[in-house]
Amino acid sequence: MVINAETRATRPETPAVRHDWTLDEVLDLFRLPFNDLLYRAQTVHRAHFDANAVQISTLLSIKTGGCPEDCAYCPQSAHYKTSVAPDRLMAKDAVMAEARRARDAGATRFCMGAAWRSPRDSDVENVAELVEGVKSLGLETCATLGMLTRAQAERLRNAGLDYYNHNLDTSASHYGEIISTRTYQQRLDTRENVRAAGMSVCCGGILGLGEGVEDRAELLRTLANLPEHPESVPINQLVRVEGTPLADAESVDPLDFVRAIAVARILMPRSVVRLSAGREGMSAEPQALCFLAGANSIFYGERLLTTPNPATHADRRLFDRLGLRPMTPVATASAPLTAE
Ligand code: SAM
Ligand code: DTB
Ligand code: SF4
Repeated sequence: MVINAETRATRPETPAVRHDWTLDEVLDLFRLPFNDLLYRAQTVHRAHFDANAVQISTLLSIKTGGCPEDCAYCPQSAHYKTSVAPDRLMAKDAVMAEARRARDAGATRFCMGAAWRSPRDSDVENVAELVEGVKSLGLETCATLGMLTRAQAERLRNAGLDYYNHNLDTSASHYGEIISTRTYQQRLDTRENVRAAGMSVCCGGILGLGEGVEDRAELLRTLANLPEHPESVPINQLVRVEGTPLADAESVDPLDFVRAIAVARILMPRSVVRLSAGREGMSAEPQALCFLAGANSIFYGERLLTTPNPATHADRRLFDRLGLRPMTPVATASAPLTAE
């Protein structure tokens, strides 16, 4: 049987991509017996992706700390006393060296993060230069710099930026408990500017911010009901950092984390879902369940922005144990996960 758009829409295991999910429908997914939820998520996953291929990104904090925003989870906020030392924008040579290292270790996308509320136009010019350099190494490029205007998004797009990361973080109703210095609507506006500039959108959230299952459902519903699903959906588990208001937040039940991944996969069947922050200290088993639930992207490399990520040798071993292999990006050549 030939699978085309029409058969996809009529076959139960390959449902059409929807943008009209109700909260009750999403909550019903969260309430499914675990085995039923995972079966459904894995079925959707296999209809759209190679179930054993995982997209590999490496992060670099190009401008660290001293951020004026008050995001309660973030070690880089100037509102909290953490061990993060503020630093200026990194020089191009140093960024290029890190990007080469990431590429040689097997990453296919390089994500540059900056602790800004919103960059000045001069900041955007500097980052545009970095994007051009990183792109010239044959890597996909991603940046997360805070709120962007449409003109700034276009400037970055013209420099060769492939993805822009800007998370919703949590539900609109829980948001006020976490951040007071910018609104949920401003986050949605930045996403819209990125989309209008023609870049791929990377947009997801964090679990472990004291939210309830309704908030998780509402976050995923908001993402799924956008006019276009984000191409990349990072699901972060809070990295609890001393000095932040959420340093002692309750940890997320690993099976609940897996459930959220599965629901994201079902709601956004064609999006790449990233098992994002929070893998450090997570054993192989919950990670394997996340991949079974439809996660097909990770951050690779020993650091996220300011906090640790699993050692590269541990991730290579995990890939070997699970028979996973790097996903080949459309525009760049496949690279094996190799030693640094
Ligand atoms: N300043 C920019 C912004 O907020 O959009 C870009 C960098 S910011 C660190 C990017 C994202 O990292 C945040 O939106 C949040 O989802 C995630 N993040 C920050 N601190 C985290 C933590 N402690 N645990 C998990 N995710 C975190
Ligand atoms: C995303 O969703 N997670 C990444 C990336 N986008 C920029 C950031 C995780 C940060 C974890 C805390 C830190 O290392 O500072
Ligand atoms: Fe600043 Fe981004 Fe951290 Fe919020 S998440 S404090 S905007 S660096």
